[in-house]
Amino acid sequence: MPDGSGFVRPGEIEDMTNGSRRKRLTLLAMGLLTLATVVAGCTGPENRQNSLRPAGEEARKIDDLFMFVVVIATIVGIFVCVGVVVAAIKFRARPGKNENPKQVHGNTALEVGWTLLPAVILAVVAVPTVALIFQLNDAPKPSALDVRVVGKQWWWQFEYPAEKGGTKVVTANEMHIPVGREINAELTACDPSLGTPPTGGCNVIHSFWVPELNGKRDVVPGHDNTLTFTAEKEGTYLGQCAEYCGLSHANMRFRVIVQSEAEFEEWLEEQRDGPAVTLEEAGRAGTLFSKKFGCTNCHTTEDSSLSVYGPNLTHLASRETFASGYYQLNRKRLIDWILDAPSMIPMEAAECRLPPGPGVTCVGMPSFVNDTPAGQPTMTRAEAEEIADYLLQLD
Ligand code: HEC
Ligand SMILES: [Cu+2]
Repeated sequence: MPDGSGFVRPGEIEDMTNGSRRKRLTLLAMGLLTLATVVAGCTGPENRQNSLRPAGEEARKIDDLFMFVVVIATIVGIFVCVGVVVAAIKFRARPGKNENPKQVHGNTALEVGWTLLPAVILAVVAVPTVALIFQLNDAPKPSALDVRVVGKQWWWQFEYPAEKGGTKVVTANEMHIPVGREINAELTACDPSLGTPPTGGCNVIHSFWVPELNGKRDVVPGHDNTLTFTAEKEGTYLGQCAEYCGLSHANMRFRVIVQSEAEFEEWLEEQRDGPAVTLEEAGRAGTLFSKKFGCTNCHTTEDSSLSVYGPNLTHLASRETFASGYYQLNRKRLIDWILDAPSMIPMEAAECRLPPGPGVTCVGMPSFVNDTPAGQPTMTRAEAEEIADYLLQLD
């Protein structure tokens, strides 16, 4: 080891080279391991947020263009890498041959060549790219199904318009659509039921993204966007908020459930129905829900056409998941959630049980066992079970 004198004793040099080589090997091994782990995350049937496995017309067009650009980029990449290696070997300094190679400055043919060739390559990439951008923004077909998508912190509301004499349907986190039919998603961050836009009822910026169906599109307060897409195959596709929007952004997922036209219509009809059990029929559980714990300040279980502060729960039990697709909907998880939602998904919820007013910043679902504000009742497990059993009947 160096002794601080600044000199290296004979014998130490070898040790140090060995040490740094070992260090380099360790670093290399660690790098490869990390790479392998990251790459492993890209495959497997469980990862369904995969834009390389398109299941929608629009996603397929994007994927085709992507592959086309990958081929061109790979050819250019190989050309550059080979050129660098060849130049490095051919013109390297050698014993007895240490002067600069012949300089080519001012060679007109070369300069014109390496200006024109990249310009042509860029044009070949740009023309189909710009064309596809325009094509993806074509107006929706008249047969398209309109679905309003409202970005909230941190969940998604889906609204189906009233039509054919039926009422509007408001649901959360699971978007049902028919296969093969174009969907015209109207993306908004403002909910007129909660205030008057652009100042009231608006949320922060989110981004709607279902990688297997189409690219991302921002959900911007005060500026509604639209995104059209057509699913080619029945199945469940995973979506994700793709614009950082606060504490639980990473958990702000959703599902797109693609069904046959008949199944979809049946689902929509069922969603239009009233609740399977009314608050009154629910008896004690109904009182706990509406009176004792004030769940109805933020939710409704009575009317699936209403947009309220929290997810519409009129048909909660018809969903596979809850909490923006984070949890499978089952009794145990639901009870835990009702007791203490913020412990399951990060939320700024401590003040959500206080009466709204200046200084009360409330984003999310409150805990009914922790941080209970003075004068507000704490929930027992038995009460949570009762409420859960009531909610699980609402299919
Ligand atoms: C201050 C408003 C507020 C109150 C009060 C409230 N919630 Fe919530 N609740 C929310 C919000 C916001 C969400 C969405 C949270 C998320 O998914 O990140 C939510 C989500 C839920 C969900 C999951 C719904 C879904 O589809 O993902 C259930 C179930 C639920 N609440 C039940 C209750 C019950 C039961 C009570 C009363 C004990 C209650 N909530 C009280 C605001 C509230
Ligand atoms: Cu978001």
